[in-house]
Amino acid sequence: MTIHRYDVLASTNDEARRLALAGAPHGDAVVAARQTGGRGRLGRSWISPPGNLYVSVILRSPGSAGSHPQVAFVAGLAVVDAVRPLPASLKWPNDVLLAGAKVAGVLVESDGGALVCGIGVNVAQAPAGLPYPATALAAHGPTNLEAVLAAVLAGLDHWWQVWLANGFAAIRTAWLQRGPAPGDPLIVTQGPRRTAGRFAGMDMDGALLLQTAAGVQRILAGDVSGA
Ligand code: BT5
Repeated sequence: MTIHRYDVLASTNDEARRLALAGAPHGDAVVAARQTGGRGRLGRSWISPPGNLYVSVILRSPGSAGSHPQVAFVAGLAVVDAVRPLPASLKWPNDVLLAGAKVAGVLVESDGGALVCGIGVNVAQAPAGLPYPATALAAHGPTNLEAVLAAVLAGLDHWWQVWLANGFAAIRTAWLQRGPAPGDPLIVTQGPRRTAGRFAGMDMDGALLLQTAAGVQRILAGDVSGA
């Protein structure tokens, strides 16, 4: 496993995809000290100043190409483990929270048979002026970028092995232990549509289950905030 390091990249996911297409093996990682075009889901941007972690890992397994939604949950578990003993939690589908504020995000993309698992962790600093609260590990105690990188890679390896050996059922169980409590009030935003309800679990496809006045809704894509 090689860690490819750069001072600056547009997006570590793009560089990892380039390396994957050129045949880089499972586990190779791309790290940049900062990104100029870091991205989230749906074309959103990921603000990427120096001092934080921006890493993309190439993941290969037979049949993994169609499974990137599941791998995003695998990566979320890796980050929660990596920041221990800080009590991070998971927000559906791909956020890691500390004290209710976003500390990390995951963007899994697939291309040419490999998956690229991009992880951004606010280590030194969190951006201000976002529509919801963000935080950094440094606001919660002493921290070290290299140690966080090593722990994220170890956590990803661990949960990838769990996923390969035991399937999504094991990932789902672990995710639910670190996710919202049953009955927590949530608001789901899907484009212009906002739906209020209570957390009712996650199904075997990774869909969010939202208890609403009209019954349980199955949410496959959207943004979630606390009510
Ligand atoms: C994500 O998207 O949370 C996935 C972020 C993945 C970033 C990593 S960094 C390494 C790799 N290379 C990349 O180019 N990307 C990956 P999403 O759920 O769509 O959240 C995006 C939203 O989070 C933005 O619209 C902002 O509101 C907010 N945001 C942007 N930068 C942030 C930051 N540094 N910390 C917390 N929130 C942020």
